This record gives sequence, structure tokens and C-alpha cells, in this order.
Amino acid sequence: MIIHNARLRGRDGLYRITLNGAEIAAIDIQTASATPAADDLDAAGNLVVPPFVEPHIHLDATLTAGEPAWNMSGTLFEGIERWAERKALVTHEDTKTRAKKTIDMLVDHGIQHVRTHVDVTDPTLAALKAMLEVREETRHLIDLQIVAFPQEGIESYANGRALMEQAIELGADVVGGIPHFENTRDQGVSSIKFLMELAERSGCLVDVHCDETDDPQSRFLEVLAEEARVRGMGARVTASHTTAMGSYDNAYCSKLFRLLKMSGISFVSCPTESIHLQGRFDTYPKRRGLTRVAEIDRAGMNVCFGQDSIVDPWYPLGNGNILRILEAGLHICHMLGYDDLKRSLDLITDNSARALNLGERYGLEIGRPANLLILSAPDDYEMVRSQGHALVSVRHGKVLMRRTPASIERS
Ligand code: 17E
Ligand code: FE2
Repeated sequence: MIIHNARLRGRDGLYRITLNGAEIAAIDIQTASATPAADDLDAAGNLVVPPFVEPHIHLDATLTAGEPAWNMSGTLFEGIERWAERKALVTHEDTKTRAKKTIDMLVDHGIQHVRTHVDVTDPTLAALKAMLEVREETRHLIDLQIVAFPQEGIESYANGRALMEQAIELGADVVGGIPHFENTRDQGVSSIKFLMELAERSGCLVDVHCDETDDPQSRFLEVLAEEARVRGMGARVTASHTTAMGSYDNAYCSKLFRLLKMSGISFVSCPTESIHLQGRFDTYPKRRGLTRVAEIDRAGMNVCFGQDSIVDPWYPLGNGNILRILEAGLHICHMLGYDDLKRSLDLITDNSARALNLGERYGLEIGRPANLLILSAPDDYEMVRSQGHALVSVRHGKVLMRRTPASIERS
């Protein structure tokens, strides 16, 4: 298969991308606009990019909002309570059905790489066992990483450590954590030491829900970053949410940034989720409740955007469209400056791929997997402005999804 008339990010001119089976075989500059043959694809001067990445979602909880009760306060903590009620009703088939429906929503928006957190604070590990099957059964659609996520704590939940170890033995790819939810500061710290040790021992990646609160005293990020630095594991560690950083004072943050940079860890922000869940204990002035996305980026560190939820106890909306998250995030994080707009797709492509450690399994380069998207606009800025879409998604060298843009008729 050949994709003609492709525009590539950061390069002038039009390109022809030749796929050989499931691999990218060649990327050549075109001297003129080409007319594609029947089996080929025409990008028509629009961007061709590697697939969108969903670096942070909870596929075991999606599509459960209101079951059995709605989150009325809009706080993270009520979300955790409501989820505990729904979790008691979770079955193997229920989890698989909802996860697969959600994966279809992601695929329809050009996502081919997903990292999902799965709640392992359940003595039966029902959701985890279901998601391990989903990972295998959806390989034709996405590459799925499963995080062993201790929603109700590692130290604060009965047999929390054993459940984490069991989840990794069963085949989870990534070690998670939730230090700000542990009962005490000490437990938060010891949970991080435990999970980093488990990751080092098992060779797993790390992605911790870290300081997801407006409490400026929640300072587990420094513990995670220092553990990553000392162990030389920074490239394999992600800190998700870190919303307390939006409430840290600048004196502490300037010291913290030195450590964060040395550690080499990545960051995920879920801007729609955090603008909804945080700021809930404020009247006015009201905090935004997000981490310092622009500042992390300006400091040369790796940061990306995720959806977190689709119709679950924490967030009632969502449709799988990561471009919606990008647009909202750019607004919420004060990133509508021209310099940010013209490379904004980094936040849902290359940066996320780096956080997920995708390495040479990702990117438009010869010899890499023939996974790519044709977008509806010629550059990042226009893609965001026009609220564009992924029009074609190609996976393993074959068309996986085609979207027909809405047409408008005027008389
Ligand atoms: N669990 C949690 O601790 N935080 C979240 N944002 C979600 C689940 C969605
Ligand atoms: Fe999350």
C-alpha cells in the first residue's frame, strides 16, 4: 500500500509513504502532487502521523456512571466510594464487554496505543483477569498496556502488597500506586518504595497516580522522582495527574523541578478530568486543579495528555476523542500561544509514546510498524482550530478505520 500526498510534521513538501506488509518500507519526497492507484490512499496534502496514544484511561470502570449511584459532589473521593459500590458487582464478562466497547470508541478516533489502569484492590482480581484477556483479544486494534492500579491503596488495603505482586505475576505490564490516598504520609512513602522495588525486580514499567489532590502538602512526587533517580529508572517511570503541583508554592516547585529533571520521569495530565474533579473544596477564587503542564514542557521534561475516564463514577462525559482532550487541555493550561499550537499534536502522539516506552514500535520511520493516521488538516494548528479528525487509521499495513467528514448543504 502507498499513501500519496502526505504532509509530515516539521517537514516541507509532500511525501509518498510505501508500506510493505506490516512495515514502513519507504518515505520519499514527491516532486509533484500524485494521482493514487485504486488500492492506494490519498492524504490530499493533509498530515500523516503515527497513531494517537491514550496514555491514561481506566477501561475496567468505563461506561458505569450512575451504577448504582451517581457521583453528586464531583470529587475524586466520592468517585472512589461510588466505584467501590460498582466494583462489588463487577464480573468477568461485564468488564470485557465494557472495555471492548470503549476500545472501539478509541479506535474510531485514531488511537492504537493504550495504557489502562485496572483496579487490583479486589481479592478476586476479577477485572484484571478480564483485562488480560482483552489485551490478547484486541491486538488487531490496539497495543494495550495494563497497569496494576491499587485504587484503595497498597498499604491501607487488606493484602494490598500481595495483590500487587499477584497482578504482576498474572501478567500486568506496569506497576501503579496511589500514595496520596494511603491512610498516612508514612504509608504513602512506603507504598512508593514497595512499588518501585516490585517494578525493578519484575522489569515492569511504573505509572503512579501521584498527588491527585489540591492539597499542597501532598508531596509524594518528590519521593517517586528520587526513587526513580537513585535506581536509574526515570525513563520507565510516569507520574500521572500530579495535580497538587498546581497548588505548590513557587519556592518549593523551583526546588522540585531540579529533582524532576534529574530523575528523567514522564508526566501525564488528564485536563478534562482534573478541571472537573479538582477545585471542589474551593469557593472563589477557585483553583484549576491541574499540574504545571506548560512549565514541565518548557523545562524540557516529557508531558502528555490522557482522557482518564469515559462515563464512569469520576467523569460523566467522554466519547474516545483524544483531540477533544487536547483542545480542552491547551485552553486550561494556557497553551494557546503560537509556539504551543504549532506543535500541539506532540501532546497526544510522540510525548505519550515516550511515556509509554514504545521506542521503535512507534513513529513514521523506515522499518517501523505500518501504523499511521491520515488527518483532516495540514498542520497541528489547523487540526486544533478546525476541530479536525483522524480520517483514516492504518494498522499493520491495513485500513482499520475510515471516517467520512460531515457534509453541510446550504441553499
Ligand atoms: N481513580 C482515581 O484514583 N483517579 C481517577 N482520576 C480515576 C480513577 C478516573
Ligand atoms: Fe486515573
